[in-house]
Amino acid sequence: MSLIHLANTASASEVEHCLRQHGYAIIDKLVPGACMDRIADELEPYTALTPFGPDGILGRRTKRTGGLIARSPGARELILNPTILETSRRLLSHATTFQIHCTQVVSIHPGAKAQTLHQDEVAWDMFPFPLDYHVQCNTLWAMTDYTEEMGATRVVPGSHRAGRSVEFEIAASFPAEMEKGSVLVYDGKVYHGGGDNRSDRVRSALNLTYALGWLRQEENQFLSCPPEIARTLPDELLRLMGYQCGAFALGYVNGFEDPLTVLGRGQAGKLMGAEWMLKAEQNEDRKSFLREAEFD
Ligand SMILES: O=C(O)CCC(=O)C(=O)O
Ligand SMILES: [Fe+2]
Repeated sequence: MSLIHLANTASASEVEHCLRQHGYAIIDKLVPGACMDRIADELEPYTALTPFGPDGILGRRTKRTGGLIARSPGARELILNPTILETSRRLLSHATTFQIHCTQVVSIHPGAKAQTLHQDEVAWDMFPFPLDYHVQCNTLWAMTDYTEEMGATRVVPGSHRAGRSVEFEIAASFPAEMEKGSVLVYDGKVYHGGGDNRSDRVRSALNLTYALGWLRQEENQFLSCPPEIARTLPDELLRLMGYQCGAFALGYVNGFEDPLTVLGRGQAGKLMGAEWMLKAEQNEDRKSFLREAEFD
């Protein structure tokens, strides 16, 4: 069996459908390989200094270089890729907002062992999110060739319905082989892991993940990106970084002001009311809470 590949003309709704059905989707050549080369060049001063991981989970022959918004203008563009953003918005639309969860290059070096197959949503301290409540939309963009021999990410199709702490064998998984510029999209519940690298080449992926706005981010975007760089970024990216309220009454500054005001954007003095809740799908709980809101 090989994993499902979608053409780069696939709509976000098709990608979303594939994610809900199988837990993952591979989109072939969503950007030209040259985009990935540019990002690799921008990050070279940092990847060159990155140490190997400290344990078998992060990988003793795997390097992770983060802080990509501050370090790579090319990575900023990929974060805003319209197909990926719209897919994330659709998968996570039950919450008021979604945001960037982490940005990193994952480089699996020759000799690396396969990672234990896992769910990424365990990052939230193992909290048992309901099976029908998605919290995360992940991407791994191939920065190099991405073959089974080089350690292509392995995915267990359909395992997003399996529940927590199921110990899948590697034999239950399939390699997400793809060309440079292609992207593996997967939800936070599907079991997956980096493969073992039996080749003599490094396998690199750009891991950009998105999560619900009410959850703590894996990578602290406020501290990873210095304010002097943040001031130069577009509002859309800043909001994804967390310069927005995650939900009503969550993440405001100075008594219900928009967090963007700290960078001199938005309207200082204007308060963010419960109207922010209208951004989310209106379920019965929201409707009940807002029943006497009396918006202008
Ligand atoms: O590098 C990979 O292929 C997967 C990495 C991964 O799943 C993780 O670190 O959580
Ligand atoms: Fe993972």
